[in-house]
Amino acid sequence: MDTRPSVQTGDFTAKPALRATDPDVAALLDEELERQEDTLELIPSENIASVAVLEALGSWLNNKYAEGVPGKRYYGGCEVVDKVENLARDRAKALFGAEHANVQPHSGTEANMAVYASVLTPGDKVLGMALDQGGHLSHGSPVSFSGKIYHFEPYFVDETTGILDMDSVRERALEFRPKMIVAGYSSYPRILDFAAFAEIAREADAYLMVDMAHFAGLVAGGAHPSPVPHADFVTFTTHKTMRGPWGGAILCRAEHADQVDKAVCPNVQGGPQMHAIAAKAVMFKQCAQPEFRDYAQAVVSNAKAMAAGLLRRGLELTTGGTDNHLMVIDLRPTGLRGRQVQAAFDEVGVTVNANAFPGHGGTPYNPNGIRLGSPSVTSRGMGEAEMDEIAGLVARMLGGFDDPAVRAEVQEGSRALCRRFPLPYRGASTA
Ligand code: DSN
Repeated sequence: MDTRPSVQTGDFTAKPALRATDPDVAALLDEELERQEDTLELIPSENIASVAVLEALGSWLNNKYAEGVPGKRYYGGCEVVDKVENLARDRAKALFGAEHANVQPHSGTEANMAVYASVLTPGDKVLGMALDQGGHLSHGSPVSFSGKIYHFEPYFVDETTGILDMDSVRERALEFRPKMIVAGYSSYPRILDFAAFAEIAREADAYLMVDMAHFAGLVAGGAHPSPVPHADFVTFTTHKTMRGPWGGAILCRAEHADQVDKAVCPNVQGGPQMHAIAAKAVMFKQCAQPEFRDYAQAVVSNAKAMAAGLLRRGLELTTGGTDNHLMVIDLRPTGLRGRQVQAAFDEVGVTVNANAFPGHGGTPYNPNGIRLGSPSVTSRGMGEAEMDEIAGLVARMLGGFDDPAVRAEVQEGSRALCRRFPLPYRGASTA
């Protein structure tokens, strides 16, 4: 099974105009490419966009202003970009079986902001998963617009198992009576029960918004249950497991289409990025191909293989493992802290991120966990055997943290894997 992103002939890294015009930026692009080529990217929210996606992104659609929606724009000259946006919207709807799609949000946070603005007024009550429980900043954190504008209250995972207890979500919802319930996460390694969330939302007379930013690609590829039939609104990002351009999108029932479109523009955003929307259209097409189903399945089986490898080597994972594409190592038994571990891994060509988990005991900046995931390494074509190798490198590093010989060994192992599984940008890739 080949899980790499796309057809590539020629060298996408040539960039002759950029090199002639601005050697400084060209050199930084080269430097970052080299970093990505020589790094095992284990941050679960990062991925490798296909050359086709990047070609659409780096196009002259960048030059067009198009406030509004297809057929109803504020500016002239939108007849072609209307077709582009309709293509992207139709493909998104078909891919997820949704009644309406808005593909303009510049990011997942802006997609969430627009959904809140579409049916909530400032001060309205919302129930969401707090950041330290695995949620996202835009799910009510006091340092985010969400927590400043709306009255968010958190629901909690079970302290012992780390698993979300739907009875306690129901209790919180019936007691708090929110106008909206937000389901979704940035670092929860299990599958959410969307039917139960929908039932609770109905009981509490609340809207249900599912933020599938992290797992949208798994849903698209049939490797994860879909929240679309259960939720009033579904938001997602396009650059994580979907392997597309940086950005966001919203799906909703037809009855909310107009409110959502107006909330995106002119409420939250101005002009849409038409080059990004073209790249999203390409991504939706790629996500609908049979190969993408293989990719999505491999992301999940690879994450499980990585988790099993870590557990077998004595490391502790929150909730005891994973059902999706990510996992969180509880560092407390190692005596190490997230920030130092993240920095040390950077030095040996492995990227992870320091991450909180319920009851981690650290600070938000220096939590006692690190988050790992399989999307990017799966896009390089790696399989379960390589996941076990990666688990071995991670365990060796944590076990011999201060030993320069161990670090050298991990760096060598990581570099060797990267060389065996190159990025698709220098040509010669047929996947
Ligand atoms: N920063 C993203 C993540 O890493 O999960 C969420 O926005």
